[in-house]
Amino acid sequence: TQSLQMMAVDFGASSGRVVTGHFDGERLSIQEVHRFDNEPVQLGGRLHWDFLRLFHELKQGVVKAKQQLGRTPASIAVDTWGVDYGLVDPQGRLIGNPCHYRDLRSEPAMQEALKLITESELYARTGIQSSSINTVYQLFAEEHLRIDQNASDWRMLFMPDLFHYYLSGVMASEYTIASTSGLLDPMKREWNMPVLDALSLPHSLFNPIVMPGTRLGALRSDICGELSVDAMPVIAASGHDTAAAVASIPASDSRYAFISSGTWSLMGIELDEPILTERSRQLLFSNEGGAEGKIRMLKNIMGLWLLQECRRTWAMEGTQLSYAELTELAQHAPVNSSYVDAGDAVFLPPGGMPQRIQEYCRTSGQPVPQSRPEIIRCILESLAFKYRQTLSEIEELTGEHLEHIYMVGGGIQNRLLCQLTANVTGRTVIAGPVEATSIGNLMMQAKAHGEVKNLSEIREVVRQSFPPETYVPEDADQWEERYRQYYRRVVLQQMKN
Ligand code: LFR
Repeated sequence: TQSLQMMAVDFGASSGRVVTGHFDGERLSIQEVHRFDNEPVQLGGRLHWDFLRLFHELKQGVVKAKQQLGRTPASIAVDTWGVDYGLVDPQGRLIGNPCHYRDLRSEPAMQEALKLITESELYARTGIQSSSINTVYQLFAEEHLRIDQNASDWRMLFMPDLFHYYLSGVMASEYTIASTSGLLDPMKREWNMPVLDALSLPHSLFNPIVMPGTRLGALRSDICGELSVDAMPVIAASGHDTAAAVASIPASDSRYAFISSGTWSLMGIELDEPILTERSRQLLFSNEGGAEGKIRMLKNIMGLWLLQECRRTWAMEGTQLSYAELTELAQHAPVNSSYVDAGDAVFLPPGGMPQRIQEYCRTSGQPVPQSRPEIIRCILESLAFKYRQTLSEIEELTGEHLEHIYMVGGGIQNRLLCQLTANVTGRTVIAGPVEATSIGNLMMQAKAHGEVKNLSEIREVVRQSFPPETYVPEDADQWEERYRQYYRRVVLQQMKN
């Protein structure tokens, strides 16, 4: 085993980071060399990602990685959030700025698409829950795919594929990111032709699928020249951030649920084959792809987005609060008795989050949280209760009792939420690593270099390198009582409507 120095670029929906990783054959150590905001831009009535700026940040990261390592890294791989994409013409030009999944254009498109194929059929064929953010509905909303004469030559590249293309010149769709689209056959792990045809999506848009850990090519010579680096390999490691995070869960067994906690909370379980039943559709589970062709059966929960958006609103009102300060406020809030459904699509778009939380409580007949501490407390408890509800759904679908909950990602820095999760679920929470996504990205590169054999070796390395923290449930009886309150006020209430 040689010592490997690699670099990972992880674009999250609210910030991005570039880290270098040093793997000595047993342990991985990482160093962050560049961090930047990823702020979407509203332009012409559409919410966009600033792709050019993000590519600029990536290049800054390459330069800093070389400086820190003293040489060009052994390889580079990019991961991003799911579902979004760019369209590229045959000359490799980007057709407009990629749209943000929170843009409202795809909501009506979803309704139109579902006239051509029912939600049940779509789920049975793809294993992905219907949400307006899904690539399938976004593509359906692309009116210029229908009206532009040149569109038949265009290609669709998911965000990580798009970065990889501009780095290497190679067009491919990596399996984990493609699996978020709602356009894959989860059994064959290939594009789903019947779905493409039902929605008249041109086959020519789609690139070959490659499995995680595929070496795509080398860094383009013009970029090498611009940045003064060597032509390092560009690897499709695990294009989807959540898949990368799940690959780095430090577990040695398989009897656990995971929560990948960031802007979203993705809660689920790793399986060998998808669950495509009517029940799993009703419970809103998706079957996304993981490392080694595994299935991540998971549910999208709004996550810390609820808090991020409150913070943004309050900042515009003139109060800047750090995340630590927000949590501090929640710690001293009066006892909470109002809850929201942290899975509800009403919380999807940006803007006015404190008001939307209050509105949710009002219309469901609950006390309306007034102060900022009350609102934050309501959010954090609602998340923890949603985790408990989701845990019992996972146990129902798989018929297994899960002993532990592994929490990974930036969201675990909110220790109050980790402890609440343990209390409310009555299960031990094992939290870490914080930089799970970058670590998964790096270890999938190490696999492509032949330095680790498989997922269980990857997890062994993570366990040795980044010891997790354990949260033991407290005050079980009190939380049991509170969960019943949540269940009555939110879950039963929804069933009535
Ligand atoms: C998390 C994530 C989720 C995906 C959401 C939208 O960053 O990738 O897995 O559902 O973003 O793309």
